[in-house]
Amino acid sequence: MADMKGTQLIHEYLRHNKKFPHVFCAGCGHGIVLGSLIRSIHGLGLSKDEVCVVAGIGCSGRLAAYVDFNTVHTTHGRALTFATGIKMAKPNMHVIVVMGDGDSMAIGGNHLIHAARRNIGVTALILNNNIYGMTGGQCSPTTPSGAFTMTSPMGQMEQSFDCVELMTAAKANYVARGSVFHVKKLDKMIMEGISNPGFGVVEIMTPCHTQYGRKNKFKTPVDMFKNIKDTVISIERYNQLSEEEQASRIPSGVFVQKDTPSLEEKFYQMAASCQGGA
Ligand SMILES: Cc1ncc(C[n+]2csc(CCOP(=O)(O)OP(=O)(O)O)c2C)c(N)n1
Ligand code: SF4
Repeated sequence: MADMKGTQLIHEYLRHNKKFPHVFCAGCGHGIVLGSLIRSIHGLGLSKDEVCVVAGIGCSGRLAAYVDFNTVHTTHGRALTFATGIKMAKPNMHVIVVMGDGDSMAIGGNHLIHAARRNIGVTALILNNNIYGMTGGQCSPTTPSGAFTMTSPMGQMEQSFDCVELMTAAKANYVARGSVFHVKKLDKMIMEGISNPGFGVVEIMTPCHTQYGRKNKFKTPVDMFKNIKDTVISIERYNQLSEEEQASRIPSGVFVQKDTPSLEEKFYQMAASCQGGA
């Protein structure tokens, strides 16, 4: 398996006999994240048994079913609670959580900020397509102000969450933002997120032309990918722009990288000291 590349490599990690054909629309970005996740785990040299992929509900949540690791498809907004239990019981397991923007920041928002605050050693991949894809295109906490959705036919009136700012404020150890267009950078971020101790978050900008694009002048997957290519730019480039230019761009890169001890590390140290009578 060591020198495998491309589709051959991806194929090796899929439950292709049982779980396919997949449910993603043609042109959905979620499949690219699936490929990136597999390449990252392979790149780190982890065995399938050392990895547990936990997913919530949504199109994004289906991803866990397709990969041949330990996997759990949980309830909507609660993937991080399952993941926390798994990591506390099995601290050497690499626990990776896959969530949509709705799953992670709406119904699961409270769990997300507390997982970051606790600094539990799991890696969260947040597939941000700015919409509830699976349930027909309702607006989510990351739908941009003014955007048209099934539940905001005159334009979204609420302000949206910035996942990176939210996770930085909540004290996650690793916070990055990438996109499915910039896939090599994405592979690197996922690898770093998995390797870094404590809570890691990689927000991934990904297109949903079916529910978001067709209501917002991006009718085809190509239109959406072009938009991601033009708007998601490196932090370095972003910092050189005027405030007005920044308003229509999304900075990407690594925003936080710390090695504050994780919750499970502190817990097992405390348990050892109790057993030693200290
Ligand atoms: C408790 C509960 N409430 C609501 C739902 C319905 N529901 C299923 S998926 C979903 C939204 C998914 O959106 P997102 O997390 O952004 O993922 P995407 O489908 O866009 O990948 C909702 C509201 C549910 N399954 N369970
Ligand atoms: S509805 Fe959107 S998020 Fe769901 S599979 Fe289709 S393109 Fe992807």
